[in-house]
Amino acid sequence: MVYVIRREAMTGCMDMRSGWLLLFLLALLPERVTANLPPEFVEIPGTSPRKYYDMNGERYREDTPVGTMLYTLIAEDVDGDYITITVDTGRDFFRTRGVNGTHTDVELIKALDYETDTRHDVRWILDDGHSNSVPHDITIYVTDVNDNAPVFQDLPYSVDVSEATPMDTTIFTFSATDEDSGANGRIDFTIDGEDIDLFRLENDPAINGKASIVLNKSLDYEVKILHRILIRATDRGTDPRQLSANSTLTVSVLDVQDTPPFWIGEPYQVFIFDSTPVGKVVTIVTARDGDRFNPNEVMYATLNDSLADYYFNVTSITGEVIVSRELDDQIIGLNNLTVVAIEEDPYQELEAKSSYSIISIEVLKSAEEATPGPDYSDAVAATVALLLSAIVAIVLLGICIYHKHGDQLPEFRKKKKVSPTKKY
Ligand SMILES: [Ca+2]
Ligand SMILES: [Ca+2]
Ligand SMILES: [Ca+2]
Ligand SMILES: [Ca+2]
Repeated sequence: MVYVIRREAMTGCMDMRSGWLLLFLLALLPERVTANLPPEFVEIPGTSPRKYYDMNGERYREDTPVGTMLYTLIAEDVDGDYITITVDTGRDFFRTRGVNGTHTDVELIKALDYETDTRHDVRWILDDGHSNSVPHDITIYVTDVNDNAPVFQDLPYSVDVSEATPMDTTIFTFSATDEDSGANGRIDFTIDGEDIDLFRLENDPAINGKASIVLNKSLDYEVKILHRILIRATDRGTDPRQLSANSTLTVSVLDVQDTPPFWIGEPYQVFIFDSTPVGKVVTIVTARDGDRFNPNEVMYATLNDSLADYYFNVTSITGEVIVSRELDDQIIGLNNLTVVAIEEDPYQELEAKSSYSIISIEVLKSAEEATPGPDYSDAVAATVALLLSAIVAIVLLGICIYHKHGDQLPEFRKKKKVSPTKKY
């Protein structure tokens, strides 16, 4: 403030007493002051506590578009001077445009962001052009809108789960954040997927943005080795709209030994003649461990539960079914041979590592010519020897007769057409 003081001096001749009196009276007279007063904001009528047209305490949505005229400041100057209001602190966000000597519009020149600043301190400078530059501090507030979707943390999501993991086990925990406040930042999760009945979602309502996947049922590597769970995170915001995000949890199932062998090529049916020799392979059976990721070797055996087991056997490694003893009339017809495949695994109970199959073996009676007869070789040899002996005897007899009855020999020789003389 500038004050100008004028005092009129008393002049003239006076005596000392009068002079002192005059000085006393002058001291009692009020000063006469001439001042140019500073501008100030106009009070808003009816407010208690008092408020002014200075924008203080106003609230603005963070999605207020840049370029919006936020407010009209109103100031007054008792001297009637033209008032200029400019921005000191806060000039990054706000700009003033004078309308007239008292009204000034405030324009937003940079987007507000509740997540960055929930309030802005602003200093206006009021100036009346007479060296009265008045600072005026206010605060405005930014209000939240739902402008941030939930964001999953620590992606990507994948987990390995043994198929032996019991149901109700928590297999994965995840989280998401939402930068908005209140309901705008409150996250709800849902899960979906082809095999979603195997899983369920669990979360603590007191902890926002965190949840777990729990097994509803045990997984089975032999049924499916990979599951994909779609996780959706949705906030509760409505202004201007609800927002959500998606993620996928990949569940890889790890195999354990929990499946017995299975047979390949069933049903097994064999037709053979009862002439089939011992040691002959009549068929081959094959089984594989049902646990496919790291399968056990499989051995074969027959079950001693039928007549067929008496005549047939199976090789333990190759699964070849062979005739183990000579077939006879007892085995003619339809027979069932039970074979068992057993995994080589000392840690499993027999029931868990073995499987059975039935081989249907029909033994047919051989045709006559196909039937190998008794061994006549010795009899034939004996017969031949006997015949030769007889021939020799006859020849010898003939020679004797020839020597004894030489005239009869030509007839005998002619009749038999045999000339012993030529031979011997
Ligand atoms: Ca949100
Ligand atoms: Ca927000
Ligand atoms: Ca197995
Ligand atoms: Ca398995």
